[in-house]
Amino acid sequence: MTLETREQNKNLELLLNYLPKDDILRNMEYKKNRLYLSIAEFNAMRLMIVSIILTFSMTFSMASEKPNILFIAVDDLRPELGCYGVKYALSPNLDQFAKTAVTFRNHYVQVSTCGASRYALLTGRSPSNSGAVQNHAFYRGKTAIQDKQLPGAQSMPELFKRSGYETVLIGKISHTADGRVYSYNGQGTGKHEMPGAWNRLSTPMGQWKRGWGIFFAYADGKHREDGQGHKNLMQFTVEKDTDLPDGLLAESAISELTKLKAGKKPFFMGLGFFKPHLPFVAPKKDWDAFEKITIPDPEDRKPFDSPYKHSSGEFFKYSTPYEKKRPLNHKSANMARRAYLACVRYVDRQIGKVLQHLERTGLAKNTVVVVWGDHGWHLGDAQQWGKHTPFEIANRSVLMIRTPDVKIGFSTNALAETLDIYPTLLDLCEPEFNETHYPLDGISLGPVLRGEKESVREYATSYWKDSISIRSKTHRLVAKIKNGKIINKELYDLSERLDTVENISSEGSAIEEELTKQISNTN
Ligand SMILES: [Ca+2]
Repeated sequence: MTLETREQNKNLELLLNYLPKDDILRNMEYKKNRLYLSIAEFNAMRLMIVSIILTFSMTFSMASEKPNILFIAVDDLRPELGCYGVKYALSPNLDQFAKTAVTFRNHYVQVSTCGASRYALLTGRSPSNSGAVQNHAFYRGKTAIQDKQLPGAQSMPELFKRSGYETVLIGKISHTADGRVYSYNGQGTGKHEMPGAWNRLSTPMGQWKRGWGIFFAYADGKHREDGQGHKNLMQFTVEKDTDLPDGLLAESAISELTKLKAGKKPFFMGLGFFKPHLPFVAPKKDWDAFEKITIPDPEDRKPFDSPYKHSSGEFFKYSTPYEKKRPLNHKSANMARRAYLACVRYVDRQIGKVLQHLERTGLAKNTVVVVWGDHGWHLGDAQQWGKHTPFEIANRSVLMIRTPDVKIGFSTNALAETLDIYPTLLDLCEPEFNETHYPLDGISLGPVLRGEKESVREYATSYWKDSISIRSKTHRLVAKIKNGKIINKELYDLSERLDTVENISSEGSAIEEELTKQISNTN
């Protein structure tokens, strides 16, 4: 017996168990006093059985198809969402999504900067093994993805592509806005940032015409890098979602999903929205929506003392509608926070459109959906504006995963790292080709998603400049390292609140000792 025949027989066996026996018995009852069936009756009965078998076979074959993956990245999205308990945020679509997904409340990125965080996500390698802590990790230096096929996949989309998936990129999934490498000013070859990863690069350029143009977009095709000096921190003037890039990304995703639905292959779509990354630009209605909402001040307004405190340079280099005075006064800080939240509302609506289309087309039934923020953002917390710190707020970001078999969503305090996403997707989808060029450093979150375990790790590790930061369930240690030795330690108790306020590092502290030990255990 061939393998194929054995498989068919196994399917048939399963099938017989599921045949609606009542229908068959009813027919047999009717005929029990007769010696034979007429030809017409025989044919009718045969037709009924064949049709049951066919219906079941179709259902069976659909069920055995590989799940699709819709991976949604949102740039610079801290967990400032209703479903993360933030009451003044307006995120109805993600809140709705959370009802059928698993929301990780303690998800931490490996590096609090776009390129390196995404490199860890897409290669599955810890910065301690790859050395990738810079934005250009994908395409420069020894961490660069090689432009040739190696025995093992160099990136997650490449692995799924080699497993027969159709892989499509829309927007920012790796570091650049469209998967091609150019300088901000448009110079460069436009080589692929992750060679071998995508069947299609489908980022719409709209009026902005090029990658970094749509990324740093303002209304009417203007952008930060167009040589005209546009650098406003915020702009809320347009009416329609598609007057700005993220609306176009959602539109492209919808049209690609329709095409993918018609195709025969499973798909991996990477859909990377740009907002709420600076500059804060969204439709006017998103700004207006906060008119009557009280946005609280950051909980801690006094600056903290740490070698990693920064000057919020990326934020302060934009032109502001208020006097740029440090620290920002209450009114100015509130305006900046409102602008960020307005951008979140805009992106939330775009995600909603894509998820609704997934439902409408029936694709949702067999698609794993991941929503991920590439790192957190200090929104004025302790007078920091921006990312790029080793602290809780810069490392903590959104992670929500929906698998087709989860009917009721839940949120979990299980610690999770961005590195865990790649092995999780392998666990959920079981792609045929699963050889990676380097071992994966994360742990599958599958047991948490399936409700088998409360958590899969005791610590989450992040890297920033010369620091290694270890997060336990309750504390974060930030250790500054020079020549292999720890030269400074900061310890924060996060059991009551997540802000980085009071450094409680002290010699002889048991928790500090425990977390310090973990530094030598890091990958
Ligand atoms: Ca980012």
